[in-house]
Amino acid sequence: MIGPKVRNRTEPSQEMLPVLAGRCPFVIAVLFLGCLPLPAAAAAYSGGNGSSDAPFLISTAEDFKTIGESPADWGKQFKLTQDIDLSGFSETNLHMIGKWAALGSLQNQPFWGIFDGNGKTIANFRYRNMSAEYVGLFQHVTGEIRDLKLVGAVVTGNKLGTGGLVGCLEKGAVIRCSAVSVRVSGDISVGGLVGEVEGGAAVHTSFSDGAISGTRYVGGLVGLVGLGTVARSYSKARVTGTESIGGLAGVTGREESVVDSCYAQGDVQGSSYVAGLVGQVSAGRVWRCYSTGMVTGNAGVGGLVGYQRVLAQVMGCLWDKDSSGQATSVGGTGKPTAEMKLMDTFLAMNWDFFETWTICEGINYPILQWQIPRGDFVCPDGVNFRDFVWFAAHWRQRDCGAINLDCDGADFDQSGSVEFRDLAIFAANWLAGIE
Ligand SMILES: [Ca+2]
Ligand SMILES: [Ca+2]
Repeated sequence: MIGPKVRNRTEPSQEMLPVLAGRCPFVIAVLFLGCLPLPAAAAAYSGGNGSSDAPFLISTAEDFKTIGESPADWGKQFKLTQDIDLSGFSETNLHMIGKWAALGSLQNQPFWGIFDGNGKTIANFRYRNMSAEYVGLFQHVTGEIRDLKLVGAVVTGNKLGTGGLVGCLEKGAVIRCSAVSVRVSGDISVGGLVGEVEGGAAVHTSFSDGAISGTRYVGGLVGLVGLGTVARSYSKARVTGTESIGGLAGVTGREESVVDSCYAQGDVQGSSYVAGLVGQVSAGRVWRCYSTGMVTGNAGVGGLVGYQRVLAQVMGCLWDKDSSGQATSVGGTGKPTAEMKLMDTFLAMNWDFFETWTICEGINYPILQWQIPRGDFVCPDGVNFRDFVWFAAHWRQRDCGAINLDCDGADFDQSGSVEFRDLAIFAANWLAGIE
């Protein structure tokens, strides 16, 4: 079950197709055979015992550093309790979490526990490794990372699989995570959040922005989507590279690859198979997505998708013909900007505006419902004066309850009336933007 080696980048891209799965899915068998019990680490965190009831508490950069140095804890549970800043660290004094040495290496050991970011931020992760395969805050993951904000990371690799948060997501999930203002650069399979998604893993309810660059399979959020799913996520990152370059993902490479209910708004630049959403849909399916970024390239250039192989599916997708500068695409339907901001355009493609999408018509493109901040009553465009006018109209209302959806949400604290405590909550969200 060992995949062929990734070939030299100068070979024609069609020749690359058998290796689209990358390497990271094939490690499991080796892992179970090769892992020896590790001695219990005398790890010092800010509390907890690593169980689901009492996760290890991470409240300082030093706590975080300890995780990377404690492979025996990589199956444990962690919870970030404070925003932390990794400015004082780099590849010289910080270990990535989870280990990938090489294909088939007995040293490979993923992070298979749970890291709960608890809505907190890890800022200024800077890491450069030009010799390792898979580079990221987490190098190699089969567990779960959730509710984590990565801000201002600068991650540089030069081999297979570079991602701001995770190099190789071999199994498991990345849920409600973001990579904001990141700069990620690498060679093959480069993504703002995750380099490669494999093994049935999922990335969902996540987003990225910043600048992402590489040679092949480069995407704003994920470089290579192999056997795995990317859903309800988006990227606004600027993406540059040579082949299979996309605003959201570089390539979908397996029959089981799924990209569902996602969008990309960053500009994309490359040489071949360059597109607003996915550079190359080599296999699998891309459903109910859109893209708007300016696309520039030489061959196989498309508004939404640059290259689509015969058995791959692109369904219910759209791109902005005006903002992309591209009148054509191998998949999807092109619409002018004005129509891309109308719900009917998307309803005609059977998009779900009950649970998945929402739109501030005529103002914005559709966004995902989870992006709406508290207090954004009127038009999902952020909390501003129009929302205040709406809140003020409910002021002193006293009949709030389930029947009127807590006065349409104005009774934030569900006390039954709209009064000063609700105003304080509204004020705390004042000018909150859509994520
Ligand atoms: Ca609003
Ligand atoms: Ca109230």
